Amino acid sequence: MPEQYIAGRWTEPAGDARLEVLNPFDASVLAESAQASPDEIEAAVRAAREAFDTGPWPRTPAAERGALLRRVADLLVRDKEEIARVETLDTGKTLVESRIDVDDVTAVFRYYADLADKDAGRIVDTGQAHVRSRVVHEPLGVCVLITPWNYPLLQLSWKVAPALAAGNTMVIKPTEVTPLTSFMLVRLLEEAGVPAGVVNILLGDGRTVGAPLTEHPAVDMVSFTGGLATGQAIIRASAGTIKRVAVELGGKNPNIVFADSDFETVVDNALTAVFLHAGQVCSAGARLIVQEPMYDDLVAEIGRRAARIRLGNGLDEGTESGPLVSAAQRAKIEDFVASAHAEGARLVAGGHRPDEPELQKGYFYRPTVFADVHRGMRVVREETFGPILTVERFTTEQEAIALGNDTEYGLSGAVWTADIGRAERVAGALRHGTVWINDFGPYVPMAEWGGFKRSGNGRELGPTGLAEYQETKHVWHNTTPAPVRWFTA
Ligand code: TXE
Repeated sequence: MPEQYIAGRWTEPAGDARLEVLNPFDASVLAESAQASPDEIEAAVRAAREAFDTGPWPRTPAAERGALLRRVADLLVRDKEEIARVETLDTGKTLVESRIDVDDVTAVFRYYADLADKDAGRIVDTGQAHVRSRVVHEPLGVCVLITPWNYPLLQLSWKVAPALAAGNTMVIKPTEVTPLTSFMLVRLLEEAGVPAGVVNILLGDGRTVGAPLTEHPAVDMVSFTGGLATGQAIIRASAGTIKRVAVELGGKNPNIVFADSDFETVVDNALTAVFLHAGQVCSAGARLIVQEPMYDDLVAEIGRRAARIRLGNGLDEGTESGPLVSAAQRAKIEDFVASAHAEGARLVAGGHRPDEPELQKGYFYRPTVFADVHRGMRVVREETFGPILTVERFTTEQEAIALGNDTEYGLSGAVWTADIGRAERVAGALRHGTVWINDFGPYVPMAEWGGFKRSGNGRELGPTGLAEYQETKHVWHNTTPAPVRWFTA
């Protein structure tokens, strides 16, 4: 099991609670360990606090911080295959996906390496000749970074890279379900030369280690990606000490198809949109919303293709989709399927575990398609976070927009149409943080990512992703001080 890293030292966790990390392909134990103790949580926060208050990192020239991030990117390139293999073992996703993840993580480090020294603040013209006024950005302080299990390394990079670029110190609480590559990344940060105390990482679950960190008075900021209920708990926990909180809480993402779209392209993209990584993606296109003339044909073809998706070991060449991450996550999916049946949805594909003997030990579930669903059904309203696609029908553009916005979430959505005017109208009307036109899923480090409504607050990536980790200060410099003579006595 990875050791934890506190104040520049690797140690075995000393807490009472134990943790097992399982390979979701066959439920074998990849690693086991104790969890961080209350004393170790305290030590990690103290180390980050001291490194921020008196250490070199927040005072290091931004260009040097950028250079360190660039070294991390080079080390990621060096270790790409090993990191990708471990990510696949831990999450179950295919090796192809894990390699893309490592490439994306590398790109994120390079992006923030380049951005680190580009922020010179702003000169303000006060209209007063004797005043020099400027607005500057400073590091925020001690940041707690809490990550989920679906993209453990990628999500961590979206937080660590800008937090470091901005000059902060941090305590990382990675997911306890798939933590292995997070520890590998911290080893690379150490190798790249991050000073002791700047980055600390603790092993443990949300209740034992996550919650105390979010309440800690010496912590200035919490950045969290995960489920809605946990996000709400973190916002409540942070209220006592008025921390800055940035949360990304998933989505229920509409994929809207107008009948003038190319049939083959839409079928192909709709499948990838929802079944990539067994649907365990915050931006999964889990709600397909199809215009009437195309509806029946599209449902039939998607059902046919979904039934042919090859499940297997993520390490094997021909595998198209791996298992769900855990027994708990599969139980949740089975519960959603039962509720969809009970509420009258029409099953088109899947709806059961696979039959192959070699898949019986792991947490597999067949890609599942339900048609003729409506908004009242639980499977349409709630984030399933698994391989379930629901298909709804519409007739007019207004209906499509209303359906696309009829969700408590607002992370992402897509519109497919050959009519560019309509594409822009629908994209403009959708209340989601990312909207794709004639595409689904791509993102780049240069463009912000985050949610409207209950999908969260704040943004990751892009310049805003750096600003999340900065304080803003206005410096007013009176170059010719003189008495103001307000009080005359
Ligand atoms: O996530 P949790 P879970 C959604 C998805 C999934 C559901 C639940 O719908 O089915 O969330 O997944 C830490 N204080 N997403 O239960 O609990 C925890 O240890 C501080 C969407 O696995 O949100 C882990 O590190 N931390 C999503 C992290 O929070 C706490 C990705 C996420 O766990 C804590 C994953 C607490 N009180 C799931 N409780 C997305 N937005 O992409 C838990 N944690």
